[in-house]
Amino acid sequence: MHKIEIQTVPFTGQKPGTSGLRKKVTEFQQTHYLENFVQAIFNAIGPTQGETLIIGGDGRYYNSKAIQIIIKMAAANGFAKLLIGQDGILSTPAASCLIRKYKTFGGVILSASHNPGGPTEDFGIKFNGDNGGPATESVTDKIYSQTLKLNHYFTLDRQDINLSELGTHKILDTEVEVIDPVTDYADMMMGIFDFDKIKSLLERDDFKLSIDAMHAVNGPYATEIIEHRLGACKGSVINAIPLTDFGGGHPDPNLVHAHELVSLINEDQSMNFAAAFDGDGDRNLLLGHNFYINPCDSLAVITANAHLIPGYASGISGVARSMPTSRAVDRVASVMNIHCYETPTGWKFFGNLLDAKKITFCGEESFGTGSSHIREKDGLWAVLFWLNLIAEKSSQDSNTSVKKIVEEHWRQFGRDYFTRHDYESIDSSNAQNMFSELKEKLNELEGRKFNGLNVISADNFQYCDPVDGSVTKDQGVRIFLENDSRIVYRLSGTGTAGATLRLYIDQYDDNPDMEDNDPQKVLSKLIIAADEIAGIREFTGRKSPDVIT
Ligand code: VG1
Ligand code: CO
Repeated sequence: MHKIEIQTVPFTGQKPGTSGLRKKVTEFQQTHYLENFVQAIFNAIGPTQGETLIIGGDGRYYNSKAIQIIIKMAAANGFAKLLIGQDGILSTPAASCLIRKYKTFGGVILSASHNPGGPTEDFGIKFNGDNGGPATESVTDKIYSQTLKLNHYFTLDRQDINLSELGTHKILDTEVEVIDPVTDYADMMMGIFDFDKIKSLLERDDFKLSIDAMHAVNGPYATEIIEHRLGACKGSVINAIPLTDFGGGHPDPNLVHAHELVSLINEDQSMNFAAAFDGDGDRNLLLGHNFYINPCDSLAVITANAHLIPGYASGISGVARSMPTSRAVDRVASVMNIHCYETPTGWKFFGNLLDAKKITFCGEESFGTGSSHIREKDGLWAVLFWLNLIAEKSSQDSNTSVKKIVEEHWRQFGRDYFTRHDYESIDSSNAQNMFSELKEKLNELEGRKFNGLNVISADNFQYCDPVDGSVTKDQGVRIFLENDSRIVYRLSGTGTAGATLRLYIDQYDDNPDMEDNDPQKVLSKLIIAADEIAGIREFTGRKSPDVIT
């Protein structure tokens, strides 16, 4: 077995987006494509000699092939130890947990998250640093500049190793250990939540739940935690076996892609709670019977009830949300007298705040919620938080429900109606033109009326990190209007075909109607105003969005 140096030429377009490099599988399959990016990571973060690296992914098509390539390259680049999830499986939260628990140098996570998988679908790769979080902008910039100049990479001439059996292998001077992907993560959850209390809730005859792993990575995690450790009956976790194409589905846990689960809970009178995750297990969709918990509200409810959960009972330091996320959590923070930070979209912006202990909880409207226990959003953590909360609340009210908890929250804090409209795979140059025009007229919008609504102010969001002072510009256009309402426009940084426009709309109501309250209806005037301001229909040629959440 030898270390070999392979000559290569740079690929343009290996710039990491919101969460790593995401491309079609076929693009990753080009000779040297993945290798170049991996060597760029190692060059950017090095020296790598003597370090330990975590490697794993969401099990999608090309996961195992990519892992074998990375193992050889990591060994050739001098890593002392590699910890790899069995069968190449690690959920994103579990990878973050392992990086922190074993105090490693970092991890390489293979995932395209909520994007579909399969030979013609998407693949992705990202690097997380020693805090367990996605590489910061300065690191991803370094990786990108390496991709533009490297001319060789290192690998080994050696056969693949068997990843389906636990155990240790020695390749060159590197120890490669295949570990159980679930145990450390499940143990960590037991240290945060009251498992006995949740167990008694799940034992009740009148409490039934369904957890949809969508044939993605969280299947084994949810089965171990929900069925084995918490004793939910067998079959409570559905679509539990990870498949390379997610069973042909779209592992994006929202009302559109998880519609089967939505019908399941709404049609079954006895079902009280349901949840789904995305491809890599970091997102969560939470449902009660005939009730959907908007992720923005979930973050607010979590913050308001932190004292009821053992892991947070001693107090929380602050909270953060991504800019497009509704301001529901801000209202709780203000009552609790803690700071609420507003960051650009993407979990990498929460890392510094968490490391500096400025925040305990953070979240995004895109079904991402998490805490200081790791440095990624965490789907199962959110589910366990809610189960623990329901269990606590039911000691005071045996008829409590998800709906009751959220409505009670709205009564106390008021409600931030929220919706996101996605226009997918639109023509990139049309999208660029729409944004250029919108940015050009930002200064003229103040004081003007659109669909009868007054614009109070407008800007292009920029963020100055309060910990390291770094400035990130051009993170989305914000229009603030009368009645405490807001319209936000940005382009997705995770797509692989054309451009995806995300339109976010929210409005506050301090005395919300609990019955007649469909956000699409409540926000309808703003939705029309959003089109008037930016000319969405005209630029995209679309009459309506592809996905509404
Ligand atoms: C989307 C979401 C963003 C999230 C990101 C990664 O990014 O909007 O909130 O952090 O996906 O999530 P974008 O740039 O497409 O809007 V995951 O679960 O796909 O890693
Ligand atoms: Co994800």
